[in-house]
Amino acid sequence: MEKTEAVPEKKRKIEADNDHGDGSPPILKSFEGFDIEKVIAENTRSKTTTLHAKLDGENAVVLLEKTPFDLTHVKNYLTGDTTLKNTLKNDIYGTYEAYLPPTENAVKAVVIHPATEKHIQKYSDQEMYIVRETPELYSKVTLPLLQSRQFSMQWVYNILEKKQEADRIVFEDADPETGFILLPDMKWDRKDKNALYLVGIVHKHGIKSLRDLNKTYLPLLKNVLAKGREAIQEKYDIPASRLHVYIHYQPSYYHFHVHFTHIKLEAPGFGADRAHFLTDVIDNIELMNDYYEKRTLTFIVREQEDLYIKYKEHGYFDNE
Ligand code: G7M
Repeated sequence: MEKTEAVPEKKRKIEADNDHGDGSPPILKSFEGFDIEKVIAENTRSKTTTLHAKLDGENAVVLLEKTPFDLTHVKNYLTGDTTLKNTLKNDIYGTYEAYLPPTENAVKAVVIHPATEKHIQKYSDQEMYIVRETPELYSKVTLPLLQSRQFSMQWVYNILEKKQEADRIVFEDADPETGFILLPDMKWDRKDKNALYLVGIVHKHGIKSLRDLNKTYLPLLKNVLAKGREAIQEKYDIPASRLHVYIHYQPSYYHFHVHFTHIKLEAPGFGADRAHFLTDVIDNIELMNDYYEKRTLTFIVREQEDLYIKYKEHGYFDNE
């Protein structure tokens, strides 16, 4: 691949056979060559940190997350391969820093490279504000912004066209009107079933968000709910009663998709300020066709987002 040839050999280790032939960056073998610019977010509770870095002169966003213990591996923990450094000893009580073997110590890393300024913003810690979006505000502020926006959805089209992640597909219904592809969300390491996180991406184009939903889409919504649940039951043995199935408003990507998460997972974006249960959405539309066109919808904006900036320019926060 041209891009790798231009980079000095020692700069980073790259798998030899990882040229996807689509111009996308190669798979990394290490973080050699990365220069940290800034820690842009951190969360001690979720044990994550997000770094803005540079690689080959281009921006990168690197999310690191400590992973839960894999209980099928506990036998590898209490062995001579784990070294201990004593930090306290009192009678029968001892505390240690334990250094597990490297294979048991994986940290999950998500790398976005090359990253745009928008990616850096999206993953940075920021102040948040609540917006109550009336239908009027939607058409005056939100919709014009969505229509002018150039946030790439290439990753979504790559999945729908089976150019990427095809080997991870859990289920597909290929119907162009009611079909979808169900696959693991990028945030899930696919190991811990209690942290299961899948997304169902619909084949149909043109549904931007919850706001666009009405009776026309009931067959699609019901199909995604029923077949998504069924596929998860079959593959992971998790029943519908242990699953959260919901839609984000606002979403990050305006091609319609549904989140499926294990009930035990405290997923980011599962709060009342963002998640709408798909079952409730279906009920609401059945009661009233234009429910989501007429309703005031609440969501959170972060201060560097263009949506926040547009609402601020519109004077929405003026009376605070
Ligand atoms: O907030 P919104 O409803 O738009 O959520 C989009 C979801 O897509 C998030 O949960 C992301 O983690 C997930 N996601 C984003 N990207 C770029 C990818 C990707 O490339 N592959 C997969 N499998 N999931 C992604």
